[in-house]
Formats: sequence, structure tokens, C-alpha cells
Amino acid sequence: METILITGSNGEIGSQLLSSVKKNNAKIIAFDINKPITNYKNILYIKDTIVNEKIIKKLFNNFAITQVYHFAALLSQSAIKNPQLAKQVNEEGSRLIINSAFDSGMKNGNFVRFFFPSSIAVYGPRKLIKAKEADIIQPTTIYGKNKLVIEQYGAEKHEQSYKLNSGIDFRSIRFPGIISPYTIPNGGTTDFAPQMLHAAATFLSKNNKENYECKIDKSTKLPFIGIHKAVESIIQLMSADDIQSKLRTFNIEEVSLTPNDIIRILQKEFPKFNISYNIEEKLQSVADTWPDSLNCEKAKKEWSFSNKHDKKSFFMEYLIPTVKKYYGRH
Ligand code: AKB
Repeated sequence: METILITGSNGEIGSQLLSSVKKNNAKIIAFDINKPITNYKNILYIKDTIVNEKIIKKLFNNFAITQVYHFAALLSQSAIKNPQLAKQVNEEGSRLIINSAFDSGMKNGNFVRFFFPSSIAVYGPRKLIKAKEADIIQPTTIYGKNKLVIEQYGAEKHEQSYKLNSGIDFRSIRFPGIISPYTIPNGGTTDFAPQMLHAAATFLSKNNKENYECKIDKSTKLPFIGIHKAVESIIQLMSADDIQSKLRTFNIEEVSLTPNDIIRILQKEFPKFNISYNIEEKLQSVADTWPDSLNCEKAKKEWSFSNKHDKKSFFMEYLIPTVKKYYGRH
């Protein structure tokens, strides 16, 4: 039986992954800094910080954890606001979890499968088109630097483990912006896309017009993925028997979008919904260093990542029907 640890289990990806894996016959530990937002049966909920070495070590000592999904992190804009905390949580906390998983694998003579969500924030300083995993990687933000350090640390620990025949099996995805029909994110650079979707589906302003103030220029293109495909991909990558890549990280996306693309599609369904622009330099300057699209060939080849959507079907067949259902409009 698998024993699965999910950190950041209240977060956008963590909560969705928890809801998917709880169906499996596995022991699950859901770890978050805030009190649980769900009350699933047979889940051990722990409310603590991932930088609490004592509790993390205790967890790995008390349970023979076989899989780790490590989502606890500060997002890009929150990290810019608090670089010290970002280093502590995104780097030191991640290293602590990786080291503890490594030690546990060594002790039990097995490989603990470890999933780390990296980000397109590792790219920079110039905007790339169809960025490949090994393309120029010089992140300009603290968040991008944190993610890159941990990608590399995880890959090193992975190599070390394979030489020692136990430790961790490290796997990672560089996520583009995630759009969920269930949650409105905060603290990220790509938040405008999900925020627009939710604003269109719910928001009636004072003058009875639906309006969203976008802080990113209308022609800034960024890659995106829906939350369901994001979670499905994590499970697919973690279930693959053997992943050959030495880099250990993969690019995936469903569509590339500008704010202008989004408003044009949303207005077909929500004709009163409108947008105004009030560019915020600290968001724009980050978005300008992130790729406008990703090359996903490596993920397709290594673990059969697939994508059936174009911009129109992504909204019309997936996001809009799901968000409408979520808010009870049919
Ligand atoms: C953010 O904007 O911080 C994230 C990301 C792409 O890493 N959504």
C-alpha cells in the first residue's frame, strides 16, 4: 500500500490532487500551514509549516512514505513582496522535504517518488517562443530562482539515489499559468486569466456592467493549462514506470493566451463582460521574461502527455461549462 504525503494540500493544485488520490487505496497525509478545507475520511491532516524540521523528520520516521507531492510554496508576486520568506519556504523547506524523503528511501532500501511543481518562472531574461526544457534559463525573479535551485537539487539527489540504489525518484513539471473553474488565485503573475474567467461568470459591478481591471498588457502572451489537465498530468508522470530524462523536469501546456484572446472568447458567452487595462509594472516586467508558449515534445515522448484543446475549445468545451456549473448557472 502506498503512503502519500501532500504538502500545500489546501492550495489550488494540492486540494485537487488530494481529491483525486483519495479514491485510491492509499494512506494519505495532507499537510498545510492553514487548517484543512476538507474533511475527507481516513486522511491524516496536519496543520504546520514545512520549515518545521522536527515535525517533518517525525513524519518520515513514523510513516514509510512512498510518494511525496510537494506543493507548499509562495507564488511569484508573493515571493517578490517577501523574498526572505520565499527563500525560507521555497528553498529551505523544499530541501528539507527532499532530504527527509531521501533519508527515508535510504533507510527503507527503496525509492520515494517525489513530485516537485516547478514553473515557467525559471525562464528568462528574454521571452521565448515554444521554450524547450534546456533553453536559456536565467530567471530574473526570486521565485524563478527558488524553483530552479530546487529543480537542480532534486535532480542531483535523484542521480545520487540511483548510484546508491535507494533514495528518491525525483520528477517535476514546469507549470504554466493554471486556470481552475473552482478557485480564484492570488499572488501569481498569471492570475489575470483565472480571475477574468471568474469575474465574467460572477461579477456585476455597481453600474450593472461586468468589468475586470487587467494589470497586464492586452497583447502579453503566456502559456496556460486547466487544473484538471494539470492534476491528470502529475498523476500520469508519477505513475510512469521509468523516466529516463536526466533533467527530470518537463514542460506542458494546453493553450497560449493574451488578455485580449481571453476577453474576445469570454464576450461570446458573457456579452456584458468588459475589460479595462491598468498596467502594473511589477507584474508586466515579470510576464515579459516568461515564455509565450512551451514545447511539450519531451513530455509527450517520455510519459505520453497529450493535449486536445485549442483556445476556443479550451473555453467553450471545458472552462465555461465547468465554471457555470460551479456557480450554479446553466
Ligand atoms: C505564478 O504566476 O506565480 C504561477 C506560475 C506560473 O508559476 N502561476
